[in-house]
Amino acid sequence: MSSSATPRSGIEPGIDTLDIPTADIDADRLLGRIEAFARIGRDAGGGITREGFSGADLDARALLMREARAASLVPSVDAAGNILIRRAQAGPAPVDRKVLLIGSHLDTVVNAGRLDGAYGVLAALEVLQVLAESGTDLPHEPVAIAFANEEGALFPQPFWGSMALAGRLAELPADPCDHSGQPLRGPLARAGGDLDALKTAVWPTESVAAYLELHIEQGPVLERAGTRIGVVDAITGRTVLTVDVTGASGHAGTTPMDHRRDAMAAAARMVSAVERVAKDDALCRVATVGRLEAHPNSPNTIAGSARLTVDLRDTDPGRLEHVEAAVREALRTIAGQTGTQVEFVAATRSSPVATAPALRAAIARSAEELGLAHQTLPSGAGHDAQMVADIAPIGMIFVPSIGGVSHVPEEDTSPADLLSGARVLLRTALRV
Ligand code: HGY
Ligand code: MN
Ligand code: MN
Repeated sequence: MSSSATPRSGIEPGIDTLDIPTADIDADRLLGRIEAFARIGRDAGGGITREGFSGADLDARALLMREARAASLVPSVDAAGNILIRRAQAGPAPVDRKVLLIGSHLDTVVNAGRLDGAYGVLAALEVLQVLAESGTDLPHEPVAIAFANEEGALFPQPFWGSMALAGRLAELPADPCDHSGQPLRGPLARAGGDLDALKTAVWPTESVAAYLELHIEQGPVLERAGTRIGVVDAITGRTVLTVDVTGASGHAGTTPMDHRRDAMAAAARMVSAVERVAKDDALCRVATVGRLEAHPNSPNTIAGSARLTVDLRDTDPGRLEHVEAAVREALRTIAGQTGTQVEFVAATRSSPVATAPALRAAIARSAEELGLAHQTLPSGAGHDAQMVADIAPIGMIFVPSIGGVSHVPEEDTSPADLLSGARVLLRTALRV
């Protein structure tokens, strides 16, 4: 396919209409790949469990590399485990050529849907393949990327791969382990990464002309408005704390109530305290304890220890800072009242970020050309884009989520919207 696309160099707001009569998304190929990846990591709950660096994640990564090779593209894995896919080069790529990075993540939360992350990666692969097949030349070299461990579901370091790419190595744990204490070193090596060489995964600032991410909205806004395309203007800030509560195990039948240091009872009060800071005190937009483990987790034994995760979100960095301090204070007070100890063992913070106005304009223009109603909206979910924002202008495109749900097996988007999103991604890539 030859394309007479007249791509523009740099990112220019108010870009005129593109003429790309033939370079189009291959609908069957994209939808077929989405279904093929949806079969990897199927779990007993009818969803998909493909936590970062798990066996199922390795299977999905291997399939992505096979698909890339079959499309005569060139996949590689960096030291952080990110999968990068490039077009085959006739000769050495010009050293001063910037990259147009397009991607998302393949890993999922537990019992997830089939689109969060994978849709953006497979759309990026499709766009790269269309550009390669049509011989379309762009001012910047398009590279597709599948970021490693965006969710942090098994190894609790969300945005692992994008933090490495953006150079935020100092914020990564020195000895990353999963929730059971298994070190990351081995699983990362099996994925093609190298914990001792993370520095080589860092991209220099200015090396990326722009980053584009296509993603499902994961909320109800577009569906309620009947809008087909979301132009993301800001991505929420997020603080995730891992908290250990230590009390004393004991016999549930013989230990008097006033002689207990019950870690489960303390943790339960902590869960309520976290909910209160958002629901009653409105200190942040949302607050969630999504994971709670107790030990020994036995019906007739008082829990001696518990571990919970606290997820706080807001678009205002000052409110996020304040609510984190309030939560730390509240949990310490509860520990004092229950005779337990509380330890904040890990904290991951991602700042709220704005997308680039020129990329928002390019996305909106592309949607208009395709006759797609679009609107601007913020993202309540976190994304790798907010890490890449450290080194490049970012743009995010949303498509509607049916029922506004995500991180559940019922997560879904219509085939028409999936294809529209990919077409807007292609046109936006041609404009950058
Ligand atoms: O949790 C989130 O916001 C995203 O799914 N990583
Ligand atoms: Mn997610
Ligand atoms: Mn996601």
